[in-house]
Amino acid sequence: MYIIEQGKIPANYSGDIPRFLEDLTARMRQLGPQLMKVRERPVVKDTIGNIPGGYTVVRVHFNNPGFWLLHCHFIFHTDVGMVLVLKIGERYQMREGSGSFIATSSSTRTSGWFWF
Ligand SMILES: [Cu+2]
Repeated sequence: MYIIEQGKIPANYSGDIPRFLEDLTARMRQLGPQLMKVRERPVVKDTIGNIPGGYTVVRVHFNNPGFWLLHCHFIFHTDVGMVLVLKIGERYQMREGSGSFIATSSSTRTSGWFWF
């Protein structure tokens, strides 16, 4: 995941997040293919910090079919929508599960829970 743009939502939006997202989306669409060249040597990230009242635009190259969870690390923020599931690929491209949960990456197992 590469950061395309980060910032604070300008005060002139007065909390009108839908209007801000509409304008941001329009601006990103205008940039189109240039988005691939925003940064010559982007840093690859899997976790991104966001300032309060801020936003981040990322570019992601998905090459692993499955369901991916994007979430805020403040679990109570899921209540306000800071979580989403992305379906990448089609069902036939996804691997069958083994029937048991497999820990990946650097997760630490504590009493059956996995913390990422
Ligand atoms: Cu959050």
